[in-house]
Amino acid sequence: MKRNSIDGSEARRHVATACVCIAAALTMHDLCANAATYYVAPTGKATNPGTEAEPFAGVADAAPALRPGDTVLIRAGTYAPFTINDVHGTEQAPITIKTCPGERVTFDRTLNLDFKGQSSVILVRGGSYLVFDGFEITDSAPIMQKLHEIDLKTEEGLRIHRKQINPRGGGLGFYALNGVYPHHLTAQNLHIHHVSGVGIQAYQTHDGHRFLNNHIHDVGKYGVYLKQRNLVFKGNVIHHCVGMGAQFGNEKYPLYDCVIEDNICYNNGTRLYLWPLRGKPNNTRLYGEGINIWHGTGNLVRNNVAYNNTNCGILVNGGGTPGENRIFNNSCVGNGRFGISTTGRSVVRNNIVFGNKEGAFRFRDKRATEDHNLTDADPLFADAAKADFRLKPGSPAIDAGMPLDDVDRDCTGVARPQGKAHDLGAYEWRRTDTDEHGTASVDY
Ligand SMILES: [Ca+2]
Repeated sequence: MKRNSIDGSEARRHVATACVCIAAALTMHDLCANAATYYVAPTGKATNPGTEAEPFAGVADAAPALRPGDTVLIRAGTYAPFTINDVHGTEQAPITIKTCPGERVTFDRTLNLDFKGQSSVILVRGGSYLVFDGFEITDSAPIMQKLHEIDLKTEEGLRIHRKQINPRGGGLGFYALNGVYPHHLTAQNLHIHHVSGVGIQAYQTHDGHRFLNNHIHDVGKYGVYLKQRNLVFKGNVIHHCVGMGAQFGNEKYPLYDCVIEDNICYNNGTRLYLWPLRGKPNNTRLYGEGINIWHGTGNLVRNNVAYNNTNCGILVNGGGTPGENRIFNNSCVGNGRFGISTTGRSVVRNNIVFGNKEGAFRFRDKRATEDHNLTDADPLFADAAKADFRLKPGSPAIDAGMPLDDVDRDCTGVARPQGKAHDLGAYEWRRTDTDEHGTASVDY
C-alpha cells in the first residue's frame, strides 16, 4: 500500500507543534491525513524533537510519538539494541521504521553488554502494523567466531555451546506485552548475522506477520523460529546457521495457513547442536534442515531452493502431526539426509529432488501424495557447482510439471507456465527471442 508522503517542512512543523503542546498535536494528528517523519541519528538526543536537524538518538525515543502512517528514518551509524512496546499502526496506515535510503545502519548487541534480560537485539513487544526495513543486526562480540572453532567433546566446548544457545542473543524478536501478542508486523530487507541465538523469532499466537527478503547467516541457533498463522515468509536467504535454517511451529503452536516461498536455504546445520534433554544434559545431535515445519497444516511451500543442508532440504511435520501441506515446485539438492520428508497428508508435486544422500523422499504417512517430481535424471542445472539451479535447455524438468493454480510464477517472478507446461523445481525456463532465432544463448 502506498501513502502520500509529506514534505520535510510539514513534518517539522508537526513535530514542533507536538513539542509545544502534545495534546494539541495529537488532536491535529488525528484530524490530519498527513503523517509525520521522524529522524534518528548517532548525533541525536532523546530530548530532541526528532526532526532532520534535531534527530532522536534512538528508535525508542521516537516510539511514544508514533501514530499510524508515521515513518522513522534512521541515519547511517551503529546503534545499541532497543525495545519498543505497544506501538500500533493500522492496516491502511502502517508505521515504518527504516534505514535512510542509501545509508548503512547497524544495531550491535555488543554496544550494550549490560542489556540484561533482552532476548533480542531488537525487541518488539505488543504492537501491530509495523514495518522494520533495511538495517543490519549483529553481535560483534567474539562468541560467534569462537562457536565455529570449539570442540564439543570437551567440557569447555559444551560450556561455550550451552552459553551460546541461551536465547538472550537473538537478532529480532516479536513478543507479547501483558499477554497480548503483536500481529501484522513486517520485517524486510534486514541483514542479520553473527548473533548467538535465533535470527528472527516470534512465538505463540501471532497472526499476519510478513518476513520478506531478509538475509540471515552465521547465527548460533536457527535462522528463524516462527510459530503462527497467516504468515508470509518470502524471498529470504538463510545459510550457515548452527541449527535449522527456517524453523516453524511446535506442538502447541503449529504453523497454519502460511505461505513459505521463494526462499534459498543452504549449508545450515553447521555444528552439532546441543539439545539438553532431561537426564541427558550433554545430548548432542546434528540438526539443520533448510526448511522445517515441525508441526503445521494448511501451509503452502513453493518455489524454494534448499541445498547442502546437514539434514533434509524440507521437513514437514517431523513432530508427527497429521497436517495437510502442499509442497510444490521446490528444488532440494545435495542435502545430507532426504530431499523432502513429510508426515500427514502432504501433496508433493513439481519438485526437483536430486542428489540427496539418503534419498529423494521419506513419507511417514501413507496418505501422502507424490507425483510429477524429478528425482533420478540429471536436472541439467545451469551451474550446480556454483549453486545456480536454473535449468539449461534440454533439462528433463522443462514442461514436465502438472498445472498448478497455486504456483502461477517461479521464484524470480517469471509467469508459469512458459512454453507448453509448468516446469519442475523453483525456476521456470524461459526461451528468449535469440533462441527463437536459432542461437544458443539463454536468458535467465
Ligand atoms: Ca515450461
